[in-house]
Amino acid sequence: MHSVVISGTGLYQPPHTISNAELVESFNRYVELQNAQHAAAIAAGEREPLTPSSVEFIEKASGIKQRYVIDKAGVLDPTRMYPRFAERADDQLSLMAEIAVDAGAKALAAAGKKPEDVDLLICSAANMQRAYPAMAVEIQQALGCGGYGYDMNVACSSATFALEQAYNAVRSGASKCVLIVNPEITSAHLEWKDRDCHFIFGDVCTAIVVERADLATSADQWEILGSKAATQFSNNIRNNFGFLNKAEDSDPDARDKTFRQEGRKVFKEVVPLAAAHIEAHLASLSFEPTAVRRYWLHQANLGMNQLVIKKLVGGEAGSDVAPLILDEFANTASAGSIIAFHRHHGDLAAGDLGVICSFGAGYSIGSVIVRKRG
Ligand code: CO8
Repeated sequence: MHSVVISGTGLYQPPHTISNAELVESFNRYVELQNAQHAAAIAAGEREPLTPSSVEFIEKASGIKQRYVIDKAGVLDPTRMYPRFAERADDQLSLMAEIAVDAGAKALAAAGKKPEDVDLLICSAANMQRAYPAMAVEIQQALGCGGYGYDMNVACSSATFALEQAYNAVRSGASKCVLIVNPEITSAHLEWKDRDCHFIFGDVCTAIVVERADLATSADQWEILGSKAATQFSNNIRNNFGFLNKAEDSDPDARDKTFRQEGRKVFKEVVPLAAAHIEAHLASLSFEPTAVRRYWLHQANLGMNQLVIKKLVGGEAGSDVAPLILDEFANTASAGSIIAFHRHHGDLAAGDLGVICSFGAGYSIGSVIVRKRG
């Protein structure tokens, strides 16, 4: 078995931000327009009026202050409420591949690797923009990587589950250098017209280089000590969009064809699962939770991270032990814990222990225990 390191990460940040104030202003305009359009039905008691959103609620319930998006105008247009992307011809680089190439090239540069050093490319995200060919193969060709590529999706745990795949591929000797990309264009599958969730997500792409320790040259290396993936079926976060929709003659604009969740239930059920998962994973390597210098947790909700970190070490989320990025990025599905790692690991010293952990739809929980190399 080979020793395995994370030797570089990269981040693609979209060009536009939407503040909570901008989001709520456009949402409330949409509510006014809808209620005016359906005034007669509302007056007749045949239809419930829509209720406005509020900045105070969003910040208190989630900790989110803004989000990055690839297209701002379409999302904020109260007569549209979803992004507008130009359809691309088959011979043009696709949108998901474009942002993955950006983040992937940055991760390779950080690791000091050339594209041709990569012998496995995993594109792992909560949604793929098409059925086939695999996004990973297009990204592999665009970057000039060798070997082979494949796509995988485990919603918010896509990145940590891909880390487990990369770790196993490298330590077994099957691969020498794996590039993981997590292009999360969440704006295209978020329901911007639903006030219960319209504030939750943002677009981004992260990338991670995982390689054999004896071949790594980066000044910044994190040895992977272990990874642990777990799933437990739940319908509490669900999106029924899929390739059978047409055959089922279902309405493509029906509410169940975009993101929906029972947020309260998710909160209550996932917090204890995540804390117990991390504790058990650390115990399997004979570590106490307090031995961990930093937790890079999934970034969905400030309150969730507060409870998870309190259960583990009695500390505060948003502090040195568990940095937050969701105030700036919102929930970026699988990319959240990787952004937290990317942004907040430079100050740690050789020997410091860290945990990258995701939790979300599935339910799915993935943890990766890493140690800074000297
Ligand atoms: N403005 C004002 N009031 C509001 C709003 C709003 N925008 N939204 C809801 N309210 C009201 C509600 O109607 C409710 O009113 P009432 O009490 O009268 O019924 C009240 O505020 C409280 O509502 P909630 O109980 O829903 O509020 P919560 O405190 O539970 O907060 C959250 C809602 C923020 C959604 C919270 O439950 C949460 O974050 N839960 C965790 C969810 C989570 O982590 N999910 C992970 C999903 S991400 C994932 O796994 C990836 C999925 C795949 C990617 C998909 C990409 C698009």
